Amino acid sequence: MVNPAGGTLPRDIQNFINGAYCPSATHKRFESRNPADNALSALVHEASREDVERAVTAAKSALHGPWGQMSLNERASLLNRVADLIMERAGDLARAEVNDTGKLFGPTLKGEIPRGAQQFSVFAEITRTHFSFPDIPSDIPGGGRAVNHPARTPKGVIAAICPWNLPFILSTWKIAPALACGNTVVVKPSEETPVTATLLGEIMNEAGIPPGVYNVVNGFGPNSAGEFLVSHPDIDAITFTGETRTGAAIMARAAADIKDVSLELGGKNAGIIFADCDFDKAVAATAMSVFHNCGQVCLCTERLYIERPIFDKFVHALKEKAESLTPGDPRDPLTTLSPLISRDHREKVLKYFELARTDGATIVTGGGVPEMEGRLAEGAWIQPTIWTGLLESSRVIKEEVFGPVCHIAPFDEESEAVAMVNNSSYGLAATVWSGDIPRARRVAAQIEAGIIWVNAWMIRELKSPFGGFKKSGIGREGGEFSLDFYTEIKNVCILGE
Ligand code: NAD
Ligand code: 6OD
Repeated sequence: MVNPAGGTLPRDIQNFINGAYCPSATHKRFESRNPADNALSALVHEASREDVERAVTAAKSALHGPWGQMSLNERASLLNRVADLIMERAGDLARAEVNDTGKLFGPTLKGEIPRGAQQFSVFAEITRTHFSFPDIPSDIPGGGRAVNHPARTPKGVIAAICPWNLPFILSTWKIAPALACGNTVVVKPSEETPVTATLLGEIMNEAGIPPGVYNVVNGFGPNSAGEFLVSHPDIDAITFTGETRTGAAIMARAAADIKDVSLELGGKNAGIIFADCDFDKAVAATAMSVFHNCGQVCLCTERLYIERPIFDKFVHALKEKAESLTPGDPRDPLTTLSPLISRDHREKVLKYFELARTDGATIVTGGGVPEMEGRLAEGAWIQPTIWTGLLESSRVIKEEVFGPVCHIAPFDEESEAVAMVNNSSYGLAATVWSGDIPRARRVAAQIEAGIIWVNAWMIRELKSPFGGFKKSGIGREGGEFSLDFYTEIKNVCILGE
């Protein structure tokens, strides 16, 4: 039994460069606060341009040191060791993650941390099995016979810029494939959630990953560590997860140096629920998809389209689920609703609450800030909120809120529901609920999104492709789909006898 309040969390979060923790060259530090009660949890060293320079230089030279000479088996063994050590330190990592984000302790310890560990073992195996290719003989016009040797090689130094909503798991999505493919990385965690990526440095050292292979620079985006990293000439590729607007800025900066980018961006995910669905399952899973992690998962549903015969019943059932959620100390196993990431983010969400009112929404439940007691009164709490009655043109329907909210609208025809789902500039995820599987498949085939769940939500095999259509991103992460971004393919053609 892991004690959610046990251990000692670091209060001084330094950068991790060339295998060692080091303070900011400028001694500038910023505050990190626990969103559940707004208590100061750590002071974080903001990486200066000089610190980023040292991190990138360390990563570049590590490419050609022992890391670059290792056999695939040796590299895979080290990554499996990282996975084992993450599991040994799961309690520390979960406590750090809960402190940084306000996430519920139980699901973090049992779900997100082990899933992060698994990334390292999955990619250890994938690269072990994908890095050799059979020779492909080919005939050359005019005589001779050539043998082509296509080979994947590491891309180089990867900048991994991460968001705050699932800090550990989403950083491992980038770190594990980058290292498995033989690259070195410089990670820039979100300024809101610096601790787990920083703790991972200890694990990398203990596992025997050579110095310089894994580096962490803390700080913000513009005119800080994020921008310094993206614009550094020795960064070979940038993998970014975060808001679409930030992704566009990073892509524009990367274009100047023709750097490759992988972008996992925002969404406005929708669900279509047909009257012939398994009603109770659809309600339970949809409630999870709207309210899990306080609606701060890129895959959360914010738009629901319900077939008219079950519209009223569904709205009522989802309202009951929303009202049964209990906000409280994230470490308490009875708590079922976590806070938003920060009071600043709550201001943004509350603006959408106001906009929904102005646009004439019916507020089915929520719409405000819950009353919390004691120290929790200072936290970034918000009520789970359901709206109906908005026009499809409302900004609340068009823009990502990233909170525990959804709008529910009725539909009559399948084609009408598909058109409303696709009438979005985003295309990350969608759900379809129906007892008629041929219909569900037909609908899924028409939806413009990277992931479509039928009668499910959030079940994801780590080796499956993950990414978005339209403004939800560029590229795919997950399993062997990650290899195209984290490697260059070169072909050596040998003309023989
Ligand atoms: P954000 O874009 O504000 O920040 C993400 C990261 O980018 C942070 O580390 C930040 O410091 C850095 N950054 C900001 N400006 C930068 C710049 N100019 N140059 C370099 N780095 C810069 O996103 P967020 O608020 O941390 O995360 C929430 C957003 O992430 C939501 O929109 C959500 O949908 C999206 N998200 C998408 C996915 C996905 O897989 N598609 C997954 C999780 C979150
Ligand atoms: O597949 C997962 O484990 C997962 N949690 C994906 C979430 C992605 C975006 O926030």
